[in-house]
Amino acid sequence: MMLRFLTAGESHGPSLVTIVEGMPAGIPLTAEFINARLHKRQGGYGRGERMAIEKDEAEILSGVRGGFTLGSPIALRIPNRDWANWREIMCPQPGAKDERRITQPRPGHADLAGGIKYAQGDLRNILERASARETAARVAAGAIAIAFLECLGIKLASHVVRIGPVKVKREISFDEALGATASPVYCADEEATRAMLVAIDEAREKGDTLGGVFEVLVRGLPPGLGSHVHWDRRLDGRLAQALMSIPGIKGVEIGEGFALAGKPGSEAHDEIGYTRGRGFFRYSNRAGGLEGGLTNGEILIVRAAMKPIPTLHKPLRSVDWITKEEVTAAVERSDVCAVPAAAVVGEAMVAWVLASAFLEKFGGDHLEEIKQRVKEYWDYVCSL
Ligand code: EPS
Repeated sequence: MMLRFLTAGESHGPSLVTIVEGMPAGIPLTAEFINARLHKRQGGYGRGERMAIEKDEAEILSGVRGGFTLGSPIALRIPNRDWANWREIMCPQPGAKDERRITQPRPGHADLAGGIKYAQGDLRNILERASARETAARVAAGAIAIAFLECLGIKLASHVVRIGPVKVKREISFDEALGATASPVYCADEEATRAMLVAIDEAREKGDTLGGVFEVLVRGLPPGLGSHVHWDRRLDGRLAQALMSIPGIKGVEIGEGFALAGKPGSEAHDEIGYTRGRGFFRYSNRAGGLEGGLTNGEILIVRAAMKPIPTLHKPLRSVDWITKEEVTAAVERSDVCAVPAAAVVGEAMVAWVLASAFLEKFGGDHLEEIKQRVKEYWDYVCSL
């Protein structure tokens, strides 16, 4: 694996950290660029009180000098402001205050299975790391991948297409998706945005939560990223894994995904065309830019379905982890809906997988070297 990142950090610990290994030298990168994405992840209508406490900002500890990556490991730290309120409870030294214990596992969260596996008396020891707070570190790592991809002429956009019962009923173009940031729920359709806001308010009033679906689109990819030759080199499989690993994601679709299962072959595939200059193209893009595990040169389209947040203010039935009595699940401060934030995380994860695929195909240690190789490949593709 040429490109990898690890994250560390508890939700109420001192900070989140990430180490990014394998990024080439010469990529323009600033903390402001990373922070713009961190701020976007914090946004979206339906977030909880924690987001009013935090102002996520990445401190670059290594791997960048004078605004350019060095090719060495890039270490980033995102302090948790809320740590100030948890110092004694989350203290790493012996004698941490035994307060805010959780023994009433929430259905849908890692609480119970994690408690069983790691043999923890206090389920907070699971919750702290299972929390989607970790995704801030992923967005920071993904921002570096986005900076790299932008240098290669690749543009990503993410937008929300469903929240609870409200769906976007029309197709959204790439340029419209780019503008979705202006919507409070990062949805490119105005009518759907309004209905989504109402749905979130209604869920909040009922003490309930909502899930939804987001889409990530990528423009400018050459054909031939990924490979058909092995299960673990198929790019569709790698994208699905990366998206599935985001907390709360229960389904991933590529192109028309599940809808393709109900169509005859004659209406499911994308017919091939050719004109001199443009080269090979498709008359449609139901495959979402991926065929046989490889990009085919069309816009990449991936969607992920997020289940509703498990922390409910009208909690579901549960069983006390210690006493085994029937109880209602623990109520933690939480979001009503985090689908807009998940879209930002999804974009980061997709960027990460694509940056890896670029490095595997083209190699190289400095951006200019890689740009040259990508250009030569495009010259070849356009000459066909
Ligand atoms: C999150 C921070 C968390 C949660 C949320 C995501 O903060 P706190 O637990 O202190 O309120 O708001 O996590 C979840 C909803 C979850 O189920 O894990 C963040 O920074 O995104």
